[in-house]
Amino acid sequence: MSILIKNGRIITSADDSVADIYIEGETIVAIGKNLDYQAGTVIDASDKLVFPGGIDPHVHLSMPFMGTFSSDTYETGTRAALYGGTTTVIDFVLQTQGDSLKNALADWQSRATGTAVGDYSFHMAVTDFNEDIKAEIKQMVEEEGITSFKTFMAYKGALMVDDRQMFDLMSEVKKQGGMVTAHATNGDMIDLLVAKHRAQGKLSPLYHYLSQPEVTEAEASNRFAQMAGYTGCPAYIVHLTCEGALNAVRQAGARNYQVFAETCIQYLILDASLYEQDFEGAKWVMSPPLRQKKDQAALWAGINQGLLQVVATDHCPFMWEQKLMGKNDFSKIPNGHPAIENRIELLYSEGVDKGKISLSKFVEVSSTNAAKAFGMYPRKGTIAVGSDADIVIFDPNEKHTLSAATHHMNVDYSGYEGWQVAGKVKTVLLRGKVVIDNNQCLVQKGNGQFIKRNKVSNIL
Ligand code: DUC
Ligand code: ZN
Ligand code: ZN
Ligand code: ZN
Repeated sequence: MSILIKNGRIITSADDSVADIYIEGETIVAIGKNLDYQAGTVIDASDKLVFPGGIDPHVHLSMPFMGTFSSDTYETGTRAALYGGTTTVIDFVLQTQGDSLKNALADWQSRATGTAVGDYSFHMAVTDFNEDIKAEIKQMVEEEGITSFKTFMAYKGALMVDDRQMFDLMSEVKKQGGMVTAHATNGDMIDLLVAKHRAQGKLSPLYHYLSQPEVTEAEASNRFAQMAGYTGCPAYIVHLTCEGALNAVRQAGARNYQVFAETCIQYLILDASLYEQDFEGAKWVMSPPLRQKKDQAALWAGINQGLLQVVATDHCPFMWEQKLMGKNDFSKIPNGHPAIENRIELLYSEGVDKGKISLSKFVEVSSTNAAKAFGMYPRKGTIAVGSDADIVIFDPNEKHTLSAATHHMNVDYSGYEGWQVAGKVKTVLLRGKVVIDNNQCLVQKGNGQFIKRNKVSNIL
């Protein structure tokens, strides 16, 4: 099978030029002006942007959480991702405390294998670290191609590791050539504030927000970053939301620690005023919560200053019925919001179209940097000879409106209902196959491949 994409404006993190792309099988074979190949399929990309398939390194599909499961499966979630221009996602395997990493991996593989429509990989979330688990780290890196290890500094009793475990884990992961990532919020402080609010009968979604003030994130981010400095382990803070946490990253960078950070699309464009309405605010109950306008400004600046390398989603959808589990108590609202399908179009619209970030920065933070940080570059994350032909053809002039009535995520509301976006994902290729065209998905479940990742070296 061969495809020739003609006359698109090809944007990578480094280049911007109008040219053709020739693809054979799963791979990009040539890039240049007026390419002369006899291709099975020719796609005219005149007046369109052509950029690498998006990589969302933070999603939760079919995740058991807070007594229920996130509502997108590997099938519905990765398909929705493709509609939105994201060709690869990285999900999180969650170790059950007291059990092995191997068993957790088998559990996640059973949900994803043969089900995913788009490509996927796993981070391993270590929730209970001891000598037995230490031996499994090497195995994950060397044999399974899982080179990043997630930790939770909150959710005590189910997911949280203490500082001793974190410190020990970082030393081991450093030795094995991996990366440690963290949900960096202070779980003890949050648990105390949650308990206080509940005791006072303060039970609406607003108190979810007020139980996780900025200091809880700034403190944990700083603690994690300092441990990264001491152990020398490459570290990555997931879903960074606020100025205080960003300052912790800035300080770590000033000392040349390898501390990377991700924010998510919602923290750039939504703010905490959404919690000031009765139960409706449950749509945006996520952890960490939405922040203030001043934090949005800090995050956009953080992207442009290179302090934040990735814009992900933390896609973790729940049906409205599931959100209602917390109708009378914010602490029982399943945490998470749907965005896997909307990330690229929102980032283009609110970032590039409104002049906050450049096109090359857009490609960096939506694709290239995640591929580099997580050991998939240059197979993924760029348009280059030899790379997987994961390609988005995007019309920067086709305005449309986001809505639950038209999205493909398995969730019955949108966090962005009625939002106008400035451009549209038109055609998507995954490993040389047209998977999305003209608002249709052309592939079935099982099309997605598990991507083994390389060790982390000389990242970013
Ligand atoms: N935060 C969420 O909002 N959902 C899933 C897990 C998390 O940390
Ligand atoms: Zn988290
Ligand atoms: Zn998450
Ligand atoms: Zn759209």
